[in-house]
Amino acid sequence: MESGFPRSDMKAFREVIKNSRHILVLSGAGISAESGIPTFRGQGGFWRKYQATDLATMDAFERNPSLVWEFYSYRREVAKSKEPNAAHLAIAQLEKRLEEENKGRTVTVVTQNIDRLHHRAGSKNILELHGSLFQTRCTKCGEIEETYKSPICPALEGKGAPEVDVPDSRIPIDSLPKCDRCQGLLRPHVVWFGEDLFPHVLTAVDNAMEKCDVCLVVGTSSVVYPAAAYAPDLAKRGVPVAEFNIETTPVTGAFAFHFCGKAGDLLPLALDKDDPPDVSAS
Ligand code: BV8
Ligand code: ZN
Repeated sequence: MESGFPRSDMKAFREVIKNSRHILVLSGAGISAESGIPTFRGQGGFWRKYQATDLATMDAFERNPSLVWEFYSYRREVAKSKEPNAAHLAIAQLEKRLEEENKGRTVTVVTQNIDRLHHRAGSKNILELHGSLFQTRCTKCGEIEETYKSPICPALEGKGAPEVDVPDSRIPIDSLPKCDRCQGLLRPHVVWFGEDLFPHVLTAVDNAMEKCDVCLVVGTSSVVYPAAAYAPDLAKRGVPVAEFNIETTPVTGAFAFHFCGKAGDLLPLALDKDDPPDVSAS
């Protein structure tokens, strides 16, 4: 990579994409911001008086499963009420186009998001690093279920309001989501802080990392590990990495490209089939 700051030459980046075979997209909360889903940092990061890092832990769930379920029930309803945006769609359309070309070129999405907007945009090849809002895991028998029920159980009806002064509903544990098989307490099938990522996902990510010859890292502050290490690792191996973000991040300097702006504006410019009219530097 040339010395100095990453390039923001969209024409050059589109050339890299055209000559690539296996495209890896690493996404974070910022790709869903324009869909109306709050990110973790900045204003949107709060629910009531909590940060996500206060509630996205096994410790919080053991201490107060009702509060943690209110938090996730709220986020399920928010995610269901929103739509994928132009960034999700540009990635899904690229995947479809390469599939139709039938030359063995691939797109793999590795997302930190649990909102499933990439799925709803039409992407097929998706790895959910941190699980999904729409899967539960039984704390007793380990059964993993997919559920889009709204609300996930009667006791959570009308619960989960995000305002700071809303009291904790203290739902009795017996009224929280239960396993159909063993009546055990269900938890969201997401990776909480301090928890290991799912081995089968990590293996699939390693394979995608091995294979890829270009990487886009979109809408992530790159502070949570191990997710934050993937793009810098690729850059170290000489894979061209392009960061798409409304700000720079602690890892921006490691990348070949940095495009400053909203993902919904930039991803179509980078990935759409036809060159945008003015492919000058963004
Ligand atoms: C683990 C699921 C092994 C749940 C999530 C000290 C140093 C280093 C690491 C650690 C440490 N202490 C602990 C750790 C490990 C810890 C960690 O990294 N902590 C951080 C806080 C330092 N990691 C873990 O615990 C991981 N497990 O390491 O296992 C282990 C085992 C036992 C003991 C220790 C270690 C598990 C981490 C997974 C946690 N689960 N999510 C849920 O969602 O509820 S993390 C969650 O937060 C997200 O999934 C995501 O990963 C992260 C938020 O990051 P982003 O997605 O980047 O979102 P953010 O809001 O931060 O940024 C948005 C970005 O978008 C910004 O840059 C913004 O500028 C940009 N943006 C905004 N709008 C737009 C935009 N860009 C473009 N367009 C726009 N419109
Ligand atoms: Zn069970």
